[in-house]
Amino acid sequence: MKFSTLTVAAALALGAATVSADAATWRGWNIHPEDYPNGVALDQFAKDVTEGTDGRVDAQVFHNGILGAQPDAIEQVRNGALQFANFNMGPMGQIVPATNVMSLPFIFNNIDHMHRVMDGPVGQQFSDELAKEGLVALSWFDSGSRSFYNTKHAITSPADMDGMKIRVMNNSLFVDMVDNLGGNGTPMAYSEVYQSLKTGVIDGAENNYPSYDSSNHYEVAKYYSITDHLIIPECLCVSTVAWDALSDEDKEIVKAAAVKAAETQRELWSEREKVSREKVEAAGATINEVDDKTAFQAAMKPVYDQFLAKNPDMVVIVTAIQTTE
Ligand code: GTR
Repeated sequence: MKFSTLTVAAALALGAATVSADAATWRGWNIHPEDYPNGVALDQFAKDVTEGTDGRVDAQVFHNGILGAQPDAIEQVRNGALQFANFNMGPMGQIVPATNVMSLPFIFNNIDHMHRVMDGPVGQQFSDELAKEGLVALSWFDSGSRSFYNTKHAITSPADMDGMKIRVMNNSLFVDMVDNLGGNGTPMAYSEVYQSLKTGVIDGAENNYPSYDSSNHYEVAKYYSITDHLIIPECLCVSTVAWDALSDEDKEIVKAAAVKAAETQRELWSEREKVSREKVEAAGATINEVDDKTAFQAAMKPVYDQFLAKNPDMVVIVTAIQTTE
């Protein structure tokens, strides 16, 4: 909050409304620690927005998920209680069904393919759907690819997952994904995973190297098997409520800050993937390649069939992604 020429006493005398009319306070949600690529990029975004708008917007990031779990935070950004956030599209499908396409296992061949899709008309379509639900996606962050890790043994084929209780992000698609691999998909908040692995409430989870590292899950679930089953982009999203209150000039400033933040995040991300992999291995985690991923891919056929049967309008978009060179 900027008090500009008002003293605190004068502000109190005039009432809080007069003061808050001076600057819009933006609170940002971040699930990760401050030094995670996303945390650094979000802090940069907040600084650029605050400075670029001369304090007309006063933005601050709240790291480490202290403002709550992702599904609640999505609701809060949608209703304007929070003004911005970095969201993984995984739990978004429950609210914006079109985004579920990005959560289909093996839908993207690799990170470059995902970028080409998200930078083209299909990516724009996702942004349009998000906007209808109160979220302005200003830029897209990387989140690598996700693989399974567990406390029991290395996974090289779906048979190795038989009966394993695997934590997934909050989306029934991910439960179906694990169930079709022979495991038992268990939705759970990210913040509860470490303790649940430690106490044996779950046997495993799935994530990229940086999250496996920063969440300390590698300490308790030492077997990381490279299935690369999910490549899910993440948005830097602003609440439509906050966005609509901006002048056209400030919208430009905020958009530019978001694009710059994504550039920073992507640069830091590729470096952090290497650093995290080295760190967890040095700490005793065992990482194994899965030479033949076709069995995992084949097991996803019922997941696709069921999804497309329920969402026939998404056949076009799934095909558009699969045929994007
Ligand atoms: C991370 C992602 C988070 C959150 C988390 C999870 O990779 O960046 O937004 O979705 O995974 O597994 O809940």
